[in-house]
Amino acid sequence: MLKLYDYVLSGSAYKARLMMAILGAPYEAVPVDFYPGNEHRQPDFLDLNPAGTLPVLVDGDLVLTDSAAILTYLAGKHDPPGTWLPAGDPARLAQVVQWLAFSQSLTATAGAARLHDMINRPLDVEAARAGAHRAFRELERHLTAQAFDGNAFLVADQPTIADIACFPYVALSPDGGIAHDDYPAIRGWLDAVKRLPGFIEMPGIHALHEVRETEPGVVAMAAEAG
Ligand SMILES: N[C@@H](CCC(=O)N[C@@H](CS)C(=O)NCC(=O)O)C(=O)O
Repeated sequence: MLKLYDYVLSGSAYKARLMMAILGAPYEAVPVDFYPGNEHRQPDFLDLNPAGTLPVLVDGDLVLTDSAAILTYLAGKHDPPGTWLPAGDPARLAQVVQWLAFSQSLTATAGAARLHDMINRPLDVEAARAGAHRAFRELERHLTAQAFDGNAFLVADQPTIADIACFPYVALSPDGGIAHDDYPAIRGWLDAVKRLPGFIEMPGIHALHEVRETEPGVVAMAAEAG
């Protein structure tokens, strides 16, 4: 059974949880007290991941300590031959890898600003927010071009692990003072990810809801996904 070292408020750990939910992969969660416990900086955890970061995925003897590696493994293992990881198409695969690299810049900017605002992590938060907006402008340009071609996701015409890698820190960015107002294509893409079958929430990221009239005058909220 897969084992995920997890923290409920971690956007990086959520990437793994979301991918496993979408792929229907069963796993055991091992909660790590990131805050306030700092358990990820204690010797036992550092033995597992010397970088002291979450998430970590363990499958037998295999220990993966990076979310991009984890997504790659999950898609390869649970979705062969694979639309989530288009291994048979070199151009698509390379584009996926490019967006996986881009996702790290989201963690370093939007993710860092969120840590600053949520747990007072010392940081030049204005520089982090400016970096996030630079990344968001690049993402917005790309998603606008994709939408023009009728594509809702980052690479070609299918959702891939690139979408899962980039989604959390964009969706969570208002927690770090980075609004989505100027990014309509990004907002459309966030909704497209939320519509994926198997989508799950985390604190700060809510499923889409549609407002329905169940009987005249009675309005009910129904979850579209999750
Ligand atoms: N490259 C890593 C980075 C993950 C990352 O930054 N995780 C955060 C939690 S969301 C963390 O553990 N940071 C350690 C710390 O801030 O002390 C990955 O994507 O897996």
